[in-house]
Amino acid sequence: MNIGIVCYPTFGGSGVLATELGKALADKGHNIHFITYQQPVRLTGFSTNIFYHEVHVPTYPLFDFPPYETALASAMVDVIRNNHLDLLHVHYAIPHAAAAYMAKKILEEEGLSIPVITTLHGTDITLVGKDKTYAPVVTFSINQSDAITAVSDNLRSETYANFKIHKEISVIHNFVDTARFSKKPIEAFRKVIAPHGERVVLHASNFRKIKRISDVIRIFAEIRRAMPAKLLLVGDGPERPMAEDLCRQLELCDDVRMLGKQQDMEDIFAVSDLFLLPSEYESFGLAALEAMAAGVPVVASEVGGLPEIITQGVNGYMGPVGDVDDMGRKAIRILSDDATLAAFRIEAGLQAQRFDISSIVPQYEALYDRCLANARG
Ligand code: GMT
Repeated sequence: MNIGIVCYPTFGGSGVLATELGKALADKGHNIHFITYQQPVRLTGFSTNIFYHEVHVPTYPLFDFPPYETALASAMVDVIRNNHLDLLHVHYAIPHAAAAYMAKKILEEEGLSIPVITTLHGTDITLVGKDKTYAPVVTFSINQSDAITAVSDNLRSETYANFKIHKEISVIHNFVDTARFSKKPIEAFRKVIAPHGERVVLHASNFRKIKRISDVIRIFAEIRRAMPAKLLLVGDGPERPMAEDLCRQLELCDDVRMLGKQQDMEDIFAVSDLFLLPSEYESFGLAALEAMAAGVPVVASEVGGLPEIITQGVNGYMGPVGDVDDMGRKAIRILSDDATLAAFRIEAGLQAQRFDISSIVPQYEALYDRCLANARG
């Protein structure tokens, strides 16, 4: 198939998932055309059947806000028309689903029919999308999609609860390439991070308010009180200055390392003992799944789709949002002795296998087949 993929090219989970999906589909022989305003961060290396089309948004003195959605819809039309795409798969409803609807209508005028699949990822529904600034367009464009998927049962329910959607939403969970994440630790790296054999605790995100970075640091402070430990913070974003201040205030600076944005997460997971994700909301929590694939148990808040991957007391723990004492106690329980940690590690790896790329990607292919069959009538 010739498949167009539209996503945010940045470090966010939706862009990562969309890029990994495109790469996996290309490995299976499909031709993949990414249509984005920048090269997606996970789109590295060369593949004969992956193509990248950059969306240019020219500025003009009249525009306080350059019309990105119009430029994107025009780029979609151009790529679909000239590369004979069979279908268009857009990730994150805003503004991709609306731009796809526009492109579809333009092509219909030319007698070309293109099925549009919209995958809902999380904040496009639960945070930004339901705001009344966007809600009518989001509702309309989701309903106009030929197929809709959500990345968890929870996100599916949230979508029906917040929008008047009259179509079926299929759940296709996030996935992980477990082979890629089962790496041996680089001993020299671990020695630099934890020279005296301290436990290594990790958090990775885009440092937005929804991630509750201050809770990450406060949970770590609890762990640090109980045992020698180091905290690795991967990523960057608006909450970083606050995180630095809080580390100073709690006198944790010697035990916290901010690594900034990183590409080779598998090497970082490989030296970690525990992943923290105390978010306000996660539709799924792809970073948690990647941690588990590396055999790293997770302590997270009991929200959104996280209970669909974390099994309490088996491969990690969950606690109420904001309850840093509870999550701290649970983290200490996992880390306190080697045998307990080893048992959690094994279970984390087993759980990740259930979301392996090899079982999830065929679900997208089956959905594409159904869409094409429906389009042919
Ligand atoms: O929250 C992020 O890290 C970014 C965000 C995005 O849309 O890029 O991630 C969302 O999509 C991921 C992939 O489907 C999910 O695993 C994340 O849980 C989800 N984030 C939220 O719901 C807050």
